[in-house]
Amino acid sequence: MLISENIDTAAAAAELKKRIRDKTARVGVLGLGYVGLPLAVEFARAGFDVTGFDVQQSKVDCFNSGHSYIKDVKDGVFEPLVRSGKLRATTDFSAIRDLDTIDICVPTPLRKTKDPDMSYVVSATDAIAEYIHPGLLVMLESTTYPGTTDELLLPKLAGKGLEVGKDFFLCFSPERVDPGNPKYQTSNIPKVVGGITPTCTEIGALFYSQALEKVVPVSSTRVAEMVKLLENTFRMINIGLVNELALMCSRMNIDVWEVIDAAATKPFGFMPFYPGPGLGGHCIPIDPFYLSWKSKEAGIEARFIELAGYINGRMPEFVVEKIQNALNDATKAVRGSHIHVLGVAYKKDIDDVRESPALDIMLLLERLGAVVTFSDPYVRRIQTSAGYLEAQDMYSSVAEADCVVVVTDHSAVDYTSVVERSKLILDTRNALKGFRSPNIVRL
Ligand code: SAJ
Repeated sequence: MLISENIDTAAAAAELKKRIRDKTARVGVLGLGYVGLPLAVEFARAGFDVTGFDVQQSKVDCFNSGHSYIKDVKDGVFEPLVRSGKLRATTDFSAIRDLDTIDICVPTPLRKTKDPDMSYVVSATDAIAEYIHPGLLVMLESTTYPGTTDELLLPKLAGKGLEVGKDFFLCFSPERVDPGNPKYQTSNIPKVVGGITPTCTEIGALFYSQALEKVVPVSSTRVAEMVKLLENTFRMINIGLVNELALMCSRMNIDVWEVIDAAATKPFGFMPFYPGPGLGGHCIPIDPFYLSWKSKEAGIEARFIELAGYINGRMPEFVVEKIQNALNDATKAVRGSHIHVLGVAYKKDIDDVRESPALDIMLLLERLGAVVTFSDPYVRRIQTSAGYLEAQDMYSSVAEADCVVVVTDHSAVDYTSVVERSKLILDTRNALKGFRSPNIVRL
């Protein structure tokens, strides 16, 4: 039964809080990816009736079959919730009219011009605006620039004359999901939430506290939006710093890995980051540019972000330069050489190749006339500009290659065999830390 059917909107907040407390609130999650699906599961596990929404029928069908396509959510947990009827998915967005809460968990990528692509957020908001009713709590979780919730979502949702903080409630709460993290999952990662009004914040915090271990209310949606950008910009800039340090150490013939390990013995005031072949993934290379885009609009040049982005973006070229020099020392040219890339995922022990620097490195090598192969325990094939490239057998490839490049330091790789079989190895991840061999070159 909709809140608006039997009480005036002034009491909408009280009724919604009651439904959240007694877990009769009907919960919605829009976008069933690595953020939305685990979130839907946590609220279903907490005892709420949960409806997931997605535009992909295949995802909805898989979801309703009780099979979790998100590795961090095991079928043993997921299937019983679906079977019990507490958890379902649909492509029919009109079901929003029967909900008390809805969380937006859709992608916020960058366009080629490094401008934010808000198209997913806009279409999700338009869908909610069509079915919005008094008493609805709307939460945006997608990482975005400060001002998105109040400038972009609020006017659309208030379009039918409903008053925010009285008739409906609007918050921002940054997603902090770290896929594959064995220790921190949706339920035990502290949840920051900020509302358009204090009542919105109060209701948003009450909502999350029903299913998550720790909730951190903040004073506004903009603070909450900026929190996430600080977290990921902090990482991106510090990675840029150590990558620049790697460039310096390479020229000064200093082992950058030894420097960082020794610096990390400092018990305070230092946090180790490590150089690598470049920045991959769908968060760190992207989120900071949401901040720099918005700060430009505010008249401030985000120079740290731009500079770190430049340095991180140059690392694939630096890796190829190291390969060229290493082959040169073996009196070989890149052109015609067989170069085997070991690991193409954007970070260790996962199968995600989005924005992976391995793809840039392979493209640069192919342009120089190298014969490039790859192997990765988690990736069978990748899409390149020339089509699909299938993974090759690691053992035979590293034995045949003129140069092996460790781009992703997966734990599952038998590095002893790699070192024994390879003529020449460039290690961009310090994966061969324990090995001393003349055929190993480090970043
Ligand atoms: N990287 C380095 N050096 C480092 C750390 C990372 O080169 O010292 C590279 C990685 O190889 C990768 C890229 O940076 O290519 C991003 O790595 P990441 O460890 O930041 O992993 P992500 O992209 O999965 O980031 C996510 C983020 N989580 C969310 O946005 C919710 C980030 O905030 C987390 O801190 C991070 O996971 C994590 O700690 O695993």
